[in-house]
Amino acid sequence: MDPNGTLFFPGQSYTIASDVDALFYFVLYLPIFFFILVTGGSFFFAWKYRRKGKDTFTPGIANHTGLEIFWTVIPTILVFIIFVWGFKTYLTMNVPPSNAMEIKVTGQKWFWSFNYKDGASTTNELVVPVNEPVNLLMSSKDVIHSFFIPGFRVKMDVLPNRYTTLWFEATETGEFDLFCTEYCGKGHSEMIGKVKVVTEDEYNKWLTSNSGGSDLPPEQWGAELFKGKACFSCHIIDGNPSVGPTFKGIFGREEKLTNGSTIKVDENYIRKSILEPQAEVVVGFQPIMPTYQGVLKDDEIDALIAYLKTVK
Ligand code: HEC
Ligand SMILES: [Cu+2]
Repeated sequence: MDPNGTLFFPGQSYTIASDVDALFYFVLYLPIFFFILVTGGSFFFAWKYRRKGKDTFTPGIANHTGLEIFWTVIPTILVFIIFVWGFKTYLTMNVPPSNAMEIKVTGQKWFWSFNYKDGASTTNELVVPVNEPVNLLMSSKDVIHSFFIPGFRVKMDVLPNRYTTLWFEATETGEFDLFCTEYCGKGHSEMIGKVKVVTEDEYNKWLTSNSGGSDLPPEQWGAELFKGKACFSCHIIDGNPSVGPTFKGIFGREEKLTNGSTIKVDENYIRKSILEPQAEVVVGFQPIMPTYQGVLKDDEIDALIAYLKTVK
């Protein structure tokens, strides 16, 4: 659990979090107060005006205009307070400041990818500078996902064929949880990531070092991409099939395809499997591999191929 959190919330790490929490507590405790008042009152009056003897009767109760106005006006005022307060917070959350920097977010089964300006990209890890408004432009490649950062109190559906946006301004550095909160299939529970909030300096350094390729040898870079690009959520390398075929001994292996042909796994086949997964489907598997078109760059695909050659 977050050490700065409370029973209901994790720590407040976004400019809007205290507003959201205050409103939540208001809407929580106000009804608790009235619940006690009304049920307590009911019991008290039931006891006070109980039948006290055989021939005693409770006096007839006529209406009381003052009381009726009182219990109409007070709740109306309270509802108005909640409305105005909630609407103001809603507007703040929904209208990104014009100077917000934009990051493209793509949800697909079952990972998130982030594209920054200058061509940098990450998977399942969103890197943002502290104290700067960030606007996320989000869409999905397959089904509906939902992007949720509890520490920032922001959540927004991510849809295919349409953009949604979400903005925040992180107020402290550190790592924060990121979840998909729309059930999106078998790997939904693994669709988790981190938001890494760093200082402005660190962010700019990180951006320049991530815009180009990698300094690692291709096999090692490929091994990192295998984890970083979430291939492992469907492919494992210990010889057992998972959602997709095992990668153990994949290179040079003969594979039966659903179109009836047999193919020997080579560089071109792997590249095609990554970019157009539905074009050639291995017998015994569902055609559910997401396309990595636009997610993986050419040199990253090269690195993955180099890595797959080493998985024996
Ligand atoms: C959502 C699950 C999923 C993810 C994520 C995924 N794959 Fe796949 N993959 C599959 C399935 C299912 C198949 C088998 C059906 C087919 O051929 O399309 C497959 C097939 C393949 C094949 C052909 C395998 C063979 O034995 O012929 C390759 C190569 C491959 N994937 C590479 C990758 C790489 C590289 C990544 C990560 C960048 C990745 N996959 C991510 C599900 C996935
Ligand atoms: Cu999802």
